Amino acid sequence: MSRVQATTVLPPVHDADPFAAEHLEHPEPLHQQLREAGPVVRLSRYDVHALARYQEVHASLVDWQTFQSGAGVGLANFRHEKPWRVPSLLLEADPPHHDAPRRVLREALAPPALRRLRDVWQEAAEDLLDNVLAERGEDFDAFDALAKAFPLRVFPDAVGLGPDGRANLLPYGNMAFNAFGPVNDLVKSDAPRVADLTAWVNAQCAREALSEDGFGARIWAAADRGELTQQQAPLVVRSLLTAGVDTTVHGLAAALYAFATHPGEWQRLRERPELARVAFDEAVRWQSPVQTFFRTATTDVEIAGVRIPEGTKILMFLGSANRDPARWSNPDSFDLTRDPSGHVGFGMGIHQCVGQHVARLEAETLLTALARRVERIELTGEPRRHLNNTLRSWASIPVRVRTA
Ligand code: HEM
Ligand code: OVM
Repeated sequence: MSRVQATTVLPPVHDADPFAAEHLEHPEPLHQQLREAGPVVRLSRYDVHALARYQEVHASLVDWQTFQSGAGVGLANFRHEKPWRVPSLLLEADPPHHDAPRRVLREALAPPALRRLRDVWQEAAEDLLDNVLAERGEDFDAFDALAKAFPLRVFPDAVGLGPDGRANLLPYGNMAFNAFGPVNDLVKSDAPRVADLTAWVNAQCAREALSEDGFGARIWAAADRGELTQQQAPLVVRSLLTAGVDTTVHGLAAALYAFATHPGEWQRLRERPELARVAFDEAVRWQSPVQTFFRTATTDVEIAGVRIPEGTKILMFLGSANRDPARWSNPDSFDLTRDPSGHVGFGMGIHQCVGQHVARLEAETLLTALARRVERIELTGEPRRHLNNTLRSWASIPVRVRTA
């Protein structure tokens, strides 16, 4: 990104509301318009700039000095507007404040911590699938029975949560991901539950609420070693509870939807189950469960000749970058033979998803269990979306499976 030069151009202006129901339901047409309009587009509706091409999204994600997160990664500018909750010490922080919480969470979720979980999660996936097939037969809702059920079965235990109130996790995450968007009907419909959901989540972040052997305890242990303050520890636990459930539910749903609509790719996975991890990344590229995040310009900056004033919010369309034909061949096809690495579905740069190995392990164990037991999976009706300002999410994926 270069500093402002003498000759700058005005960006094309688009008046669409990317958070309107029609675009949340079906974002691709808007994405294509924005990519074709130019490298930077002004969205008049919100007075923000938008990036929808891979090259610019990638470049600004890695340039945290110019495109900060500390003013919030939603539409609200924390320099002027009071955040709806105490900001995240990871997502909504810049270096140097970001560094210690990031290091602690990276260690708490590192491969050694996950290694112990692989067998437990593999068995949980197989047990879940056995029960689904035994109780519901070969016709069921893959969203409810698998995508939603599996993370809720394994992740809260891994964090070390107690048994009560776990039904609050998905509504809390749904609310947090809505809150990155404008105050529209989606945010308004969450309003009655902000207080009770927030109180429950905050209470689960206390040391006493957490088991002694989970991710949560690992965060508190880091605080005891002086790597975090006692005040920071519960907020880092909160990041797990905010970002760790809805993302994987809708990410796994994306993978199940992908396979239910691409029988040839399912055959390929069954022949080579070791493709499960790359298949999940391809599903994350193809659907981009996290569609958007904002940054804020820390200085007057120029992108492709367009001057963006200091303090401007910039909306990054991860989902559009992940299907930019300038970066991907046949971007709209779900294809297990492609190399999806470099996709920005988990972000890029210093904020790149710190939970991605957790997400991949959930996907690997669930898809492996499914590949063993199920030789065909097909839709029996129209899948239904759930609308969220940030998450490309689901309400229902009705399927029929044929067991092997
Ligand atoms: C950051 C996506 C699963 C915890 C991010 C970011 C994205 C993302 C796009 C970058 C945000 C930014 O640049 O502003 C996803 C997707 C997931 C997933 C698509 C599942 C398919 C998880 C899980 C956890 C988690 C399972 C926790 C165990 C976090 C945290 C951050 C983050 C704490 C903030 C990191 C930082 O700012 O340094 N995620 N995520 N995520 N994710 Fe995930
Ligand atoms: C957080 C967080 C991180 C990533 C995504 C997210 C609600 C939240 O640290 O609280 O979405």
